[in-house]
Amino acid sequence: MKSWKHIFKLDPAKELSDDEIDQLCQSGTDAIIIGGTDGVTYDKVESLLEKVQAYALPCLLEVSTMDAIVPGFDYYFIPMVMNSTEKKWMMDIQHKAIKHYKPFLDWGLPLLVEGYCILNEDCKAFKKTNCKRPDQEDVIAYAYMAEHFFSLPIFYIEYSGMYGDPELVAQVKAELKQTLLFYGGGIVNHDKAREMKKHADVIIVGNIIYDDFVKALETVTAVK
Ligand code: 1GP
Repeated sequence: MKSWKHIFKLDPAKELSDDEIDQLCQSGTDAIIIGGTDGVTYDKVESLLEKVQAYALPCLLEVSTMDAIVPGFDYYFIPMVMNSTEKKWMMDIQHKAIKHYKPFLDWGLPLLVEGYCILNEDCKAFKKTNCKRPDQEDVIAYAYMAEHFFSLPIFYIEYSGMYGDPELVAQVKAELKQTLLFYGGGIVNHDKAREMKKHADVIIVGNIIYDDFVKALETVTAVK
């Protein structure tokens, strides 16, 4: 994972043809995340996983609901929303899930916790998790906590649907030594992919897959 640069995030609630899935998986991206905020069901996740599993590419589930934890993924990403105003999104839903799935964890289910910092006030995840918009110093402090308090493998700057501030991403990157920096949001073309990848360890590309497929593929070649 330390060498990864680019990940496509596929939303199980949205449609892709088999040919599009083939192109995404053969594009040179480093991994596929399956995850979304609304309309994520067990059957939709399972059906998408089956298609992606045909390729020699790591496939990760970003867990957003306990009802759709499908077995067979290479990793399970567990978001902890650090700038939520509710403890629920930082600790309680994860605690509930661990209680429920403890036997599977004892068998070695590969979990990775992502410290999320959500910065786009208009995105669904910001509203759903009752986030507070952090300023620059707040974000840097969250990154510090992700690495030094919680030893998280991943700190995720999330601007879903909106292109973020590359300077802020650069400042966060300068704080992190062990924790990987993921950046997602508004990467809709070659130039934005290249600019954000200068600072983040890994860029995550989502919406543009569904809005302009050719441009989505260009984000891979931009960083490879
Ligand atoms: C969403 O960070 C990802 O969780 C990607 O964002 O959909 O804006 O590319 P976009």
